[in-house]
Amino acid sequence: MAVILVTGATAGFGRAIAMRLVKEGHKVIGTGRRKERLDALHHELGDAFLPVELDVTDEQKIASLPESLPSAWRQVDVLINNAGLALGVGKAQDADLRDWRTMIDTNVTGVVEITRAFLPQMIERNHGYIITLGSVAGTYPYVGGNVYGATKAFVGQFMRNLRTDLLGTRIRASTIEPGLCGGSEFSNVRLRDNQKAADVYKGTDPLTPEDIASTVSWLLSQPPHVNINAIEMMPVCQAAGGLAVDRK
Ligand code: NDP
Ligand code: 8X3
Repeated sequence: MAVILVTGATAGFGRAIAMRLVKEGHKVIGTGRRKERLDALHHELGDAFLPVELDVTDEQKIASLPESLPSAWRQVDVLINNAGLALGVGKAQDADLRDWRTMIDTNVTGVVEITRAFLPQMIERNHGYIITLGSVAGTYPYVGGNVYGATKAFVGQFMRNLRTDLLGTRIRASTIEPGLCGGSEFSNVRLRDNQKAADVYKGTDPLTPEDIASTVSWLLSQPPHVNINAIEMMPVCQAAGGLAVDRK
């Protein structure tokens, strides 16, 4: 049994990860901004789930998060940096700077601050595992991927650099980099239009949040001497496209 903190447990991947890990016998701290969603999950999962209202852009709350947890939950064995979002699909030249800032604040600054907050206790116990949600968008460019893809490239490199800094400890770090995945609110948030969001998955057989939860579960089942650096996963209906050429 491990104590596992999952950010963004109010929807999509985070919710599926929390549900799976509680069913597997772990204690899960689930965070998010939508308190009513956290309370509903608490009701469903019982006392193995601790709801903690948290905006990952709230620097002060993150800094005091480890000590603010009840004592039985304070030693976090696994941190899952899942909270994140994309906003917009427009080209860089048309993008709203506020959207870019929100993505950077959430996907980059939120991840580094939460990770930094839990590192000291992991190092003290010489034990811990940090798993972060990257994306295929961090590797493969696509039109409109601009800052979202860049934030995911950042977290992938942050996890690789963490491994280097943590060499000599028993602390592990991995990135999960999924492609097209339905069944979450990702496209609703990104497109701000539920019909357009539904259209993204029309005629496809995408990954599901349960596929991501099962990948997390597999990572946790690896023996302590094994570090999986990154897992890139796509549905069979998706593949990387070719390079673009401008012909006049
Ligand atoms: P959802 O929109 O379904 O869930 C996102 C979660 O992040 C919600 O629980 C939301 O909680 C939380 N969140 C967003 N902003 C904040 C914030 N400022 N503070 C705290 N929590 C926040 O998306 P997914 O489950 O699909 O995505 C999860 C992760 O996986 C993201 O990092 C995403 O980039 C990544 N990903 C998604 C893919 C996909 O196709 N779906 C593919 C590859 C990667 P609340 O609003 O309650 O705060
Ligand atoms: C989400 C996957 O392809 O929409 O990270 O960028 S994609």
